[in-house]
Amino acid sequence: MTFSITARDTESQARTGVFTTDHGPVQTPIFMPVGTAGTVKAVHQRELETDVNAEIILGNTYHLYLRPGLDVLQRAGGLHAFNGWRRPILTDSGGYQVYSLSNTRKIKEEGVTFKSHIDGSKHTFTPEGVMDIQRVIGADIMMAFDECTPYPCDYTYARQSMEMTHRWLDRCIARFDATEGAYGYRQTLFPIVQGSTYADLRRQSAETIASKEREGNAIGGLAVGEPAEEMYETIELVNGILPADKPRYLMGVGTPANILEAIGLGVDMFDCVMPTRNARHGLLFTTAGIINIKNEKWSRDFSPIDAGLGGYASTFYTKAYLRHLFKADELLGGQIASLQNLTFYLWLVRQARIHIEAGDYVSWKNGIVGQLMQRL
Ligand code: PRF
Repeated sequence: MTFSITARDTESQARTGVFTTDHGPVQTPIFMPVGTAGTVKAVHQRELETDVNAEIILGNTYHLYLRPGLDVLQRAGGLHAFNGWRRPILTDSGGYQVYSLSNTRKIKEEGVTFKSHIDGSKHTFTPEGVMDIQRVIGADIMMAFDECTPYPCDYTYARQSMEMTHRWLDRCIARFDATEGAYGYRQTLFPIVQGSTYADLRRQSAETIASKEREGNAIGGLAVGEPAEEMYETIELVNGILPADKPRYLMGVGTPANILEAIGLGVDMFDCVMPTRNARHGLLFTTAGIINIKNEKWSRDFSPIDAGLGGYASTFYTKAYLRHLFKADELLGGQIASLQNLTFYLWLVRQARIHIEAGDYVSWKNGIVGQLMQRL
């Protein structure tokens, strides 16, 4: 993977760049739609490419390992061949989904034993095992196995957990470097900074992660309930230590405002279920603000969903029609809403790139944040 920075903002840490994988280039800052179980929910591949213009999508080790399972994925020739997505894929390591989804889990030095949320069966994830699974999935970017601490988290637990995440990282790297991709293209491994909201732990973790000199780095353990200000302070501290010439990925973030602030702090990559999950509940992100499309007020509004955004679903369908689909529980409602929200998120990061290049990122960001978060 190569990463080159194409523009730097002079008033903030924001930058634009492009990284290249064997499945093509990705322009940064970028938002990665979440495709947990090998599908971005309710959006098919052609729409993702042509309407949303997603450049890279996410998959989850935890879900794909449980279903369809490694045998199917291996026989298919990896996730790209299985689901038909031709551009890059990043997989999360399961070091987060295990904590949020599985019924019972035991965290030990060796790894994490958990029960499947699907059928209750018992499994163990180790750092080595999670590398092997992501090799079989064939993700262009694989994530290290980590523990995401909850918030709040007492200092001693946060320190011990971070130290274990660092030991797990060494095991991930040893396994990654001793194996190779099964499908003839390159894969890369990103380590993850942890340390809760404790400045000294975050500093120590960022230094440890930076010293591994991988092709990109991630920040985990944020957006877990801490105040936004604490999140921003932590990002600022960590980004001051992580190498500036490599992509920085903030995991599981976030609202449009969170993303624009973090871009200003030097983050390059984001993922979040917010656009797709909210869409399925009728909550729309539009260039005019946030809409609950189920609201009675839209029942006779025959204007396009979001004329300002452009794009197929946003301009072809009306608010009244989309509201009707939601009220009637029609599947198409979730599809149109998901397209709208993902198109919006990809539009947002594209605007950020344009304004970084134009040199007015900070003033543009400060102007647009209030407008975008407004509830209509
Ligand atoms: N670790 C991993 N995945 C994640 C997180 C993390 O800390 C987060 C935290 N917001 C989201 N996804 N492996």
